Amino acid sequence: MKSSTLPNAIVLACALALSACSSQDSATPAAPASTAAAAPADTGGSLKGDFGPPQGEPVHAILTSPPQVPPPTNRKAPAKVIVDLEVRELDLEIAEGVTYTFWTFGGTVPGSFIRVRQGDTVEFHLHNHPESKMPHNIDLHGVTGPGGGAASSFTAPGHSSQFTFKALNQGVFVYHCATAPVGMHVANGMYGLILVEPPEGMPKVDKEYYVMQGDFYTTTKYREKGFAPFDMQKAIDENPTYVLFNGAETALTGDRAITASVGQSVRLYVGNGGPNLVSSFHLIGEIFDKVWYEGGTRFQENVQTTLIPSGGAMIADFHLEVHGSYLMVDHSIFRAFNKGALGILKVDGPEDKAIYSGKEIDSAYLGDKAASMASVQTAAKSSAAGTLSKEEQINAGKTLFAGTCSVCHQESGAGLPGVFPPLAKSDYLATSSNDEVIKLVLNGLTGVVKVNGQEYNSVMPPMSQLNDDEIANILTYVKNSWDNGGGQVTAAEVTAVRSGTPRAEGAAH
Ligand code: HEC
Ligand SMILES: [Cu+2]
Repeated sequence: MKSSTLPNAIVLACALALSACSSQDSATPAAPASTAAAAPADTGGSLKGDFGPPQGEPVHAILTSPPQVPPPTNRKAPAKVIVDLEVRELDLEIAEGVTYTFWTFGGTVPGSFIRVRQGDTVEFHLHNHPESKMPHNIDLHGVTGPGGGAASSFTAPGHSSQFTFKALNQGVFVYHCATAPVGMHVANGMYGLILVEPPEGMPKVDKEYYVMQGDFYTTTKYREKGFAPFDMQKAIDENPTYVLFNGAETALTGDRAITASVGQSVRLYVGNGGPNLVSSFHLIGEIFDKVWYEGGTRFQENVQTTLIPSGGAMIADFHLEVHGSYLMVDHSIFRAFNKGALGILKVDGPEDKAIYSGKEIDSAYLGDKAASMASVQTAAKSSAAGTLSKEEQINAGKTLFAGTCSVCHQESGAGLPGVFPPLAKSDYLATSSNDEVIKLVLNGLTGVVKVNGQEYNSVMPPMSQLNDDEIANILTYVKNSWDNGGGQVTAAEVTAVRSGTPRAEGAAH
């Protein structure tokens, strides 16, 4: 990750000759944000951001849906900026085959990205769609004034409200609904980001993306198909069912992954809506050249993992040297692999073996995200329609096996001698009932087992995070592969075994 050395040079110059960097007239733009800024004493506090009354014709803010970021304002003077944001309550997919009633700013979770310039006067219009069932409002952390706009923006269904504020402080700020019960409105996805650019704009990069983490609480289990209602008690207990980037498990994976090319510089604006969890944000295989931690004016350099508090945000810049897939995760890592906090940055371009040898690590980390999920979707649809065929199960099972079971038993089913027993032509498998094999997948297996004359004394971890359809499809695939003699396992069989297995509280997925 090579970063431009120019800003460092400026910081250094400022440190050596502080007076030269802090002699700005408060009516002119303050020292650039990217240079770690002048000391508060010379700036008049947040009034440094008051560059006088708006100039020129009012402009309408360009709002973008995640993961897109509006273009730089490219303005050199304060303007009057009109923001129109509409609240919609929508049933959207939170995970494959799972719907949830989200309350949204602009129809998406997180809400539309708003971009203004420090010193702008923002005329904010909040509209609440007539089909909404709830009143809503907005508290923007970038607003100077009681409630951040909340008190002035309480809006009943089918109504609009308006308030105006001057964006005095630069930085990237969270906005959220603050209507009671506040926690529930936030838990349902009512948050987003507003960027208040420094007067000179942000340093130029090739790509900018918008990502926001949130935790979600449902009465149903993780990935349990169908409609997932909100669970107030789990929210109070801070025990989320899902932890997600951009409001859905699939928001930043597969063909919805964000993209860039080798040689490009990328900036992520990352917020955390909460309502409860603090994020340990990490991009596997990259090092952030700069992190404007907490969304503020100063940056830290060469960062691996950065904390984003609930109701906070940060900006991260990095440069791409090596092609491949990079996973963004909450490094509280069970959230990534068992609650959905995982997104992908796909980087195309030539290899650079001097920097990275090129051995593919993707599937080990990606698990079921690595393979195309098309066959799994087909099977899920058929299963819901009651028309699931054995062929569809096998196809879906093959995809799910890759990156789940194949990590140990290998893609070929051959296992690893002395460590992982083979599934190919396994006599253990052939002589076990469906129920026995299902139980083994759900609960794991330890102790001595004999497979094809070889003894193994190792540990297979419980795979209970897989849902009933997934286990049925994987086992049907295994039974019909590598001369294993065929057979079929149904989701109903898995359901029966799972419900008949006593589990520790919270152990079931
Ligand atoms: C982390 C490694 C690991 C993963 C992942 C894993 N297994 Fe295993 N599996 C093992 C080990 C180790 C054993 C032998 C356990 C022992 O020695 O007691 C085993 C045993 C088995 C057996 C019985 C022995 C045989 O070879 O027939 C079956 C069947 C099986 N696994 C199926 C699966 C399926 C299906 C999946 C995916 C859902 C899976 N395993 C995932 C490590 C793993
Ligand atoms: Cu609300």
